[in-house]
Amino acid sequence: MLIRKSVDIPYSEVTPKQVYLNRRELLASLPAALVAGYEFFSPGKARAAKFDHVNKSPLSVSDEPTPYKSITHYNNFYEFTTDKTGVADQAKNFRTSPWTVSVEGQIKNPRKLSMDEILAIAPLEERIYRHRCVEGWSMVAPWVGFSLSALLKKFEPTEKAKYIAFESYFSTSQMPHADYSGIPFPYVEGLRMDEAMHPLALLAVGLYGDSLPPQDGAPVRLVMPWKYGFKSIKSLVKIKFVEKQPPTTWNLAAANEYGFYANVNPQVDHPRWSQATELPLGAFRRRPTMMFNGYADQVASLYNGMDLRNNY
Ligand SMILES: Nc1nc2c(c(=O)[nH]1)N[C@H]1C(S)=C(S)[C@@H](COP(=O)(O)O)O[C@H]1N2
Ligand SMILES: [Mo]
Repeated sequence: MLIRKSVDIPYSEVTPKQVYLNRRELLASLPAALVAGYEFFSPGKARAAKFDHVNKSPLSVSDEPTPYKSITHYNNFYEFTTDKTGVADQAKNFRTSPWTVSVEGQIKNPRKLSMDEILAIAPLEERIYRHRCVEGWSMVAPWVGFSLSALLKKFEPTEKAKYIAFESYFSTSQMPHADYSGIPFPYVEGLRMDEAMHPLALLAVGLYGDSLPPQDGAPVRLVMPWKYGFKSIKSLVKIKFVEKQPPTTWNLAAANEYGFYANVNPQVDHPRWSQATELPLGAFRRRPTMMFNGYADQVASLYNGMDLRNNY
């Protein structure tokens, strides 16, 4: 991951907060509809369907969310293109329905879940999370989803289940430029079981009260707010309970630069740049990066006794 140019979002693209607030009031005033009628983002639609009954989560941060337009027009999704401002356009016809996620591996009852089954697992919550990309930009996003643990708890793991391995959708016909990115696909990621079971580990199905747009990982993705962004794997098709630490895409691509843990840590630099500061999308000045991206109180104990310099 190279930084080719600094984050540069035209001022005209930045949605004033008032617009977002008005939109929220509008959403709140809409009559309640049933989740059963849920529609995913589909080609030709300007915006996705809206969720009802999204509870506010106590796990949200109070930071002001980054505008929708910025979150959806500055993306990393290498299957489509390495041009962050071009993902939205390249991914706009991505077919995300029908969709299934296969849950398999070291469990007694492996099976495929439809999106309707996934949406029925737990009540949807709005989780406003900080996001820090390993390349140095950051944002604050109001995701919609529920803790990954709610899904994992539906399955009976065997004694061998120690890690969770994740896999993204991949198809060369839908992602014809994937080869140019220089990393192997399908994109894979992994978590230690206790990390995956942490309440902050989020299975996201929406953004700003709508279903996820393709560029942000529709129809379902992981969001790991205390880790660098590359751990937050998009467009999930497989969740596998495994015995050994699974391979992860950026570690396969450059092991000396991207580790398995990838916890946000301003004291451990990337071999080619400092991780001490970050540039929030739309801002003009860098600011200090926080240990575990500001989630230290909640997650630091997961790593007690571990050398965070070696386990980068
Ligand atoms: N399948 C897949 N997932 C992915 C990526 C990717 O290229 N492919 N990029 C990762 C990186 S580096 C980041 S920073 C985040 C970006 O998420 P966003 O575009 O929704 O902000 O997605 C992560 N998940
Ligand atoms: Mo990233």
